[in-house]
Amino acid sequence: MRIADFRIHSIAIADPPLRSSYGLHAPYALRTIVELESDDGVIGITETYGGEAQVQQLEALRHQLIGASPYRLTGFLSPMVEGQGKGDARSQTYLVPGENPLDATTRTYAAIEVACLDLIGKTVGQPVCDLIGGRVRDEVPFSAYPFYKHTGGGGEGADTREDEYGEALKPEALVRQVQQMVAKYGFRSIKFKGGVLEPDIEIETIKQLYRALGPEVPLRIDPNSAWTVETSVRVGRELAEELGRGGYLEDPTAGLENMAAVRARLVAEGIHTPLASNVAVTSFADIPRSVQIDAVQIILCDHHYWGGMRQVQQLARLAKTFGLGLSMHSNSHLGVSLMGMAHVAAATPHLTYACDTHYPWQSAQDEVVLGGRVPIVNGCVRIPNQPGLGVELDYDQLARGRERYAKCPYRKRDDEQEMRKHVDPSWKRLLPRW
Ligand code: GKR
Ligand code: MG
Repeated sequence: MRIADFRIHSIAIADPPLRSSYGLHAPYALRTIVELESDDGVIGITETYGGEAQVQQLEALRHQLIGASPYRLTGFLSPMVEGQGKGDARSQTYLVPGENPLDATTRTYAAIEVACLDLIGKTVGQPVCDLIGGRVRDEVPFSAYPFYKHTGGGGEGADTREDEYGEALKPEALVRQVQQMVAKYGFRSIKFKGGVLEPDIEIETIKQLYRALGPEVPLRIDPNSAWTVETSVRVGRELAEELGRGGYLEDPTAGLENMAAVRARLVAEGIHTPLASNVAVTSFADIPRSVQIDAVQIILCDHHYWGGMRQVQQLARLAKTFGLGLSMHSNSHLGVSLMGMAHVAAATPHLTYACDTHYPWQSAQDEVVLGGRVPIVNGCVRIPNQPGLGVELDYDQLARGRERYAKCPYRKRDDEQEMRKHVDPSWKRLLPRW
C-alpha cells in the first residue's frame, strides 16, 4: 500500500467566548482536517490545530508522503519527534497551545501518524486502539470542562450559534454550567479553567462546586500559570479538602522551579494535592528536571502535540516508571480529534485520570463526522466496533467548515487580541497576575 493523495482542509468552527489566563476565545476556533488516500482508494483521516502555519508545516511534507508506505512512517519521519529544544525552551507558558514553534514538528508528525493509523486500520479492518497494542478499556472517561464565559455561543453575524450555557462570570453561574453539562453528558469529574477572576472568587467557585456535587466528584482547577508561588500555596491550602479527593492543582504557577516550590511548601504543611501540568512539562526534555525537583506529579498527555499516539504510550510508561500520574489535555476540537483521544486513551494502561475535552463547547452545526456528533454517555466515549478511528468525514459539513474558514478573518489563535477587542482594550497577558 502506498499513499497516493494527501489533502489538507482548513476549517473554522464556532467557539463560545470562553476565558482563560491566555485571554478570550475568538468566535471561531481553527482546525485542520487531513486526509491520506492510499492507492487502494482507502482514506485515513485526522484532525489537528488550525491556521496558516499548521497548513504550511503539513504541506512541506507532501513530497515525502506521496508514494510512501503508511506502515513505514516511524522510519522516515521519526526525526520530527526527536532532538528538539531542552528544558524551558519547550515550555508553552506564554504561548497558546498550537502556536508554539518549538513543538511544530511533533504536532505535524502527530497529525500524519494518526492519519496513517486510521488508513492502516481501515485497510486491515482493525480499530486504531488495537493496532497500537490493544485496548485496555472499551469506554474512555472524560471530565466536564467548565469555563468562565461571556454571553454568546460562538460564530459571527448570521452564522451565530445558540448560547447553550449563557454567561458565567460568578461562582453560582459556573455551578449551573457544570450541572447542565453533567446532566447532558454524565461527566463524573470536573476540570475547571481558572486564572480569570480574583483567586478568592475562584476558591469560592470550587467550594460551591464541591458543595453542589459532593465529595465523590473529583475537582481540578487550572489557572494556566496565572498565580505567584505564594498565591498557589494559599489556594492549595484553602482547597486542600476539595482538590484532595482525587483531583489536582494544574499549572498554578509558571515554570518548573516555581511548581517545585509550591509542591514543597504544600507537602511541608501536610497537603498532598498533586500538581499537574500541560504548561511546565510539554515534552520528554522537560521530564528529567521535573522529576529531580518533584515539580509535577501528573503529566497531561495530548497526542496532538506530544508527537502522536505512540509517543503518548511511551510517555505513559515513563510516567509509571517515575510514579507519576497521567491525564489528558485538550483544546477546542471536533469529533475526529475526540476519537483520536479516545483510541490512544483506550490503549494506554497507565492513564490515571479522566481525560479533558472541550467537545461540549462545540455545536452539532460544525461537526464534520458523518452521522453527527460523537456521543458522550455517562461521561465516556465508547470505542466503536469499526476499523480505524471509527469515524468518516461528512463532506458537505467539511465544505461548510472550509467556507467558514475562507470567510472569517482568523488565521491563528490569538486570545490576547480577542480580549482587547471585546473586553478590555488595554488587556495584556500577565504571568503571574495574582
Ligand atoms: O481552551 O482556553 C482554553 C484552554 O486554556 C486551553 O487552551 C488549554 O490549553 O485546556 C488547556 C489547558 O489545560 O491548559
Ligand atoms: Mg492545563
